[in-house]
Amino acid sequence: MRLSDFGIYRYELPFTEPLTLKGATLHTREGLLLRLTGDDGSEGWSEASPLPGFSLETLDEAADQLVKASEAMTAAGRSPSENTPSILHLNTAPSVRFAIELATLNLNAARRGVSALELLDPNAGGILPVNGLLSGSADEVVADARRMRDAGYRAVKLKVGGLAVRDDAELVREVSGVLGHGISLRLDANRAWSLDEAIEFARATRDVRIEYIEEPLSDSALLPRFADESRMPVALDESLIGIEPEELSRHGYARAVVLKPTLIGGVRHTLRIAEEAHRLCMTPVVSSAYESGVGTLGLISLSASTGGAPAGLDTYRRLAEDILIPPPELHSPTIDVRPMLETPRSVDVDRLELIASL
Ligand code: OSB
Ligand code: MG
Repeated sequence: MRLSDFGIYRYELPFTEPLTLKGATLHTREGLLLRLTGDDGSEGWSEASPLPGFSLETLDEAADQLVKASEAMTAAGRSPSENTPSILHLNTAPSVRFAIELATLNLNAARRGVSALELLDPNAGGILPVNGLLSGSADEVVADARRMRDAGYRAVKLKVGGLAVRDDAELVREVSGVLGHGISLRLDANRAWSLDEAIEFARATRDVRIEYIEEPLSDSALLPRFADESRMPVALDESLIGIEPEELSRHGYARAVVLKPTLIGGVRHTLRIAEEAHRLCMTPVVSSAYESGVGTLGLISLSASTGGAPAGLDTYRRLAEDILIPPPELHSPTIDVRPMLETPRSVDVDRLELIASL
């Protein structure tokens, strides 16, 4: 099969409430969708949506790269599985890499009439747990924790680092009390603390069962010392940007790796890091970065095919609308993976702005 067309589109979707990331407040999520079309009419859709404050590339830079890569792919005229690696460069932005690789995967799946997961791992599927995401004021967090407990979540992730250390510790104790036993509590400090502050936090939460804390330290070079001194399990997130799978063994102190394909760069890279993580007895946790339904469905396939640990996909809940018809229902503690991926859906092209096509 040859590629016969591509389309690059821009979308803008409202958040349910304004989202503050690294000090900037966003009211809408903007991103890019990529459509690859094969000469048999099959389509593979994907998404490149740099996240402001986290991605280094801007939306315009991603659009530029995506247009050039799509032109190169269609010009090469070979099957997308053959020519994908050759059009990705070392300096291809992570969100663009994710889009090209996911569109290729989805196109190859569509033309065989199977789901992307079938190509990634035909034995995967089943029930995928999702970690509920807790952020906001202490009152909101505690109320949401109750709701998640009652809804049956098996894992919850709480953002910390926004309050004084002792207040954060107090909130963690309160949330843990609400959740009780049997619900895994994950924390994420997004590099908010010095080593001393992080150790103070660990002391103040010593009797709380915590699955792991993501990125406690502003100076990530001190993570091994924190892990050793605090005995609190550590997960890597920001530290994974730009690292190769072979380098992961230097982080043997880590319990888990939080893999965001939009930020670390693609499907293949995510699979390789996840494989290396398993080898090193770390848990790979595939996570989202406020992608639309198109990207999020790709992340579900990646979660299911990399071990199925509770996935960090709750950012989808913050989108008030989607460009997929029907939108995936991701408001519950678990995802029944195969029906979710096998439900026929179409992209609402009328809600998109066409930027480039053949
Ligand atoms: O720090 O983990 C983060 C989303 C966008 C950017 C950064 C982060 C996140 C998340 C994803 O928290 C949700 C999750 O991991 O559960
Ligand atoms: Mg994180």
